[in-house]
Amino acid sequence: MLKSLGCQKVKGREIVAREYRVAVAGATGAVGRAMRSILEERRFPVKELVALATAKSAGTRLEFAGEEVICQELTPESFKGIDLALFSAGGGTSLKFAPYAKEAGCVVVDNSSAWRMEPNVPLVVPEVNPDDVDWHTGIIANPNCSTIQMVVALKPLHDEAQIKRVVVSTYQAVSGTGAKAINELMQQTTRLLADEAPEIVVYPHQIAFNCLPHIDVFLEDGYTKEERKMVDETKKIMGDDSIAVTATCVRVPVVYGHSESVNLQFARPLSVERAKELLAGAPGVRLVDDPDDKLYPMPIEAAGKDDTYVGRIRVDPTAENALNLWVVSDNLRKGAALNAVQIAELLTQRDLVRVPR
Ligand code: L14
Repeated sequence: MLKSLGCQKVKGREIVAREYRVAVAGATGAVGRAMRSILEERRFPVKELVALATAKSAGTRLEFAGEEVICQELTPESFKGIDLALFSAGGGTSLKFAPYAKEAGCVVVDNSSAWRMEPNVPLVVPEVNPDDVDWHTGIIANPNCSTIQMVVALKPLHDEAQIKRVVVSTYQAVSGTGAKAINELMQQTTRLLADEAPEIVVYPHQIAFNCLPHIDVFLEDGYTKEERKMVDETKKIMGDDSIAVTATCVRVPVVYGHSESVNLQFARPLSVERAKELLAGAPGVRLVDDPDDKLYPMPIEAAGKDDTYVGRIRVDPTAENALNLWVVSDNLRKGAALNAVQIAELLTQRDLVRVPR
């Protein structure tokens, strides 16, 4: 389908580039759509793309690499002959179907929260812990959107000055919840501007002209599951259980792009100048920090882009070795589809597109 990438050199040997049969489970969703276009954009070596979705969406006509692809119903038999499956169809679907994929010899990159904290499942952000793909047993988890963009910014600073504590507050876009939430924000905004009553379906309260300190479900300790994910996943990805993380996750009436206010305390001193230098050279990071010119990261500018934007870097004078920063990224791209495709690329580069027996 896509043009072959030609020959790759591996340790001095010429090998013919392999092409893969790739399934996208949840192909019609907001993340599934982004996965398809990112596979195309990055010229991932796709031999065949199989679009999988619920029975309701089966038969939907989609496009991939200029060709029509008809959505098929996701069943336990969907993975025969498939090399790699990108899942973004919700936790329940991943929990149920990823084992069938694995059984059929198909490697799964899963975007749900179902497998992330399993000890035999690597949780990977390619800029941070690429080597964790090496020990996969058939499923690799894509972290939560808010966690991904934060650790991309944290990694270069941690390597330099060792992060002891993170206090993060998020400002999360509605697209994380899916297309229905984007429609809800639009519908409510339109109605309110016309002096009509907004319809409340997706979120527990009106999201237009509002902020909801409630993402995913509440847990017994009063935190939400989204907040818990940021704590647990950060430690697993950074490979450091000693990093203390506390989070407050807030839904805001933004369509694309999550923003985060991040307070960091380090073991060693780290100047603003050095932090900027490190971030400017870090993979996947774009430093935008020129307040005199009114330049700082904003979701409307990060939307549709691959980088994680970092700015507003300043000293927190109330604690020792502490800095504040503002981190913004497209939650459907780096926060979901792009990171998943980057994981798939790592697997191809390392010849790990197979389920170890
Ligand atoms: O991947 O924004 O754990 O409502 C679950 C909540 C994805 C985003 C995850 C949201 C998230 C979603």
